[in-house]
Amino acid sequence: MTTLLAVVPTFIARLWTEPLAQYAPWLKVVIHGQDDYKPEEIDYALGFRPPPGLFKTLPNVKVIFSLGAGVDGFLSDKDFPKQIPLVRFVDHTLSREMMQYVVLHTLMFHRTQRQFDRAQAQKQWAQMFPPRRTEDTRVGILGLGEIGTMAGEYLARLDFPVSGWSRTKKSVPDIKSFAGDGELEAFLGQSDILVCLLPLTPATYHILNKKTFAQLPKGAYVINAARGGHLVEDDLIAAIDSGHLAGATLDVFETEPLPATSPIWTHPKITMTPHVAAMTDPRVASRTVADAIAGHMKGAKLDNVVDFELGY
Ligand code: NDP
Ligand code: OXD
Repeated sequence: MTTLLAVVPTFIARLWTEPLAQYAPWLKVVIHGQDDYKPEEIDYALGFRPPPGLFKTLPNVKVIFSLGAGVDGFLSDKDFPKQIPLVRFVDHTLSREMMQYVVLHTLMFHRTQRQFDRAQAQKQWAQMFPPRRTEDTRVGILGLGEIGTMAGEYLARLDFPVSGWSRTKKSVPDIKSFAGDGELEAFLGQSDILVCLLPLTPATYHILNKKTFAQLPKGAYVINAARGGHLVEDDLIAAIDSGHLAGATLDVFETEPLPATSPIWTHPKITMTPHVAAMTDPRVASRTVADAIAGHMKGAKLDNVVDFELGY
């Protein structure tokens, strides 16, 4: 029998076992931390932020599936078995939620919604806080992959001038492409709203820092929906408090949950959400994993395999 190890929180294990039973009735599913299993019986595994060292104990595992688009939670495990393919979760519904989050927070800033919220709290009829012209509000997206491209396309449809920065040059209608470290400064210099949708790798760690912020136009806004490790939180707060940046929206943090002592919780110019920009839907992901395992067993090529050299 083919066996899948699911490394998911045990209190929500049912959300995974039920759709997996529906889409892959031929698969035995064992839950890490709940069911007894022998390491050698595991053929496939899935998870999001697995305990370090776990996968190296599975001598017969053939493919490991990430339940997230980002795989930094796997690659931070120094014992991750890099001879085993790691497949990341790429799905329209996940990209769509991320796109919606980016569009929502771009518009919240652009349409000065937080100022109106404050006025409402004081019962003020504040016919003020006009938005900047849309044509003059340039959105720059760090990371022009699955999610960054979709977000950029929707923002371009709303008439924002959109550009994207990636490792390799892109040709996407209505999105100006910048590529590589050599074009980063030019890209930042024309980004009034900077959106981070990069994978977290050694090359992108702490990329949102005081040097980056200094290269943004005065009054720029930052949206980080990628990983907390991209951002130097103290540098962001200093850049906002100095008046250089107008504010930020953060979904992800260096330490999650965000510690109660963090000044981010109460900063008047930071909007924060608790890593919910997009949530993997267990039904969708179960079907994707079931189909990929069925295909792999028949010898089909796997999609969305992580390049361990690049780290994404
Ligand atoms: P992709 O792999 O499709 O895209 C990554 C993009 O980043 C590519 O355009 C890539 O360039 C670019 N990139 C990577 N490294 C560099 C570098 N060193 N310099 C310049 N560009 C670089 O990823 P996704 O769009 O699917 O996901 C992006 C991230 O979003 C995930 O890794 C995850 O961290 C985050 N995420 C967060 C969620 C949340 O709830 N907050 C939910 C889902 C994802 P190139 O195309 O040239 O290779
Ligand atoms: C992801 C996430 O990477 O939810 O998919 O953070």
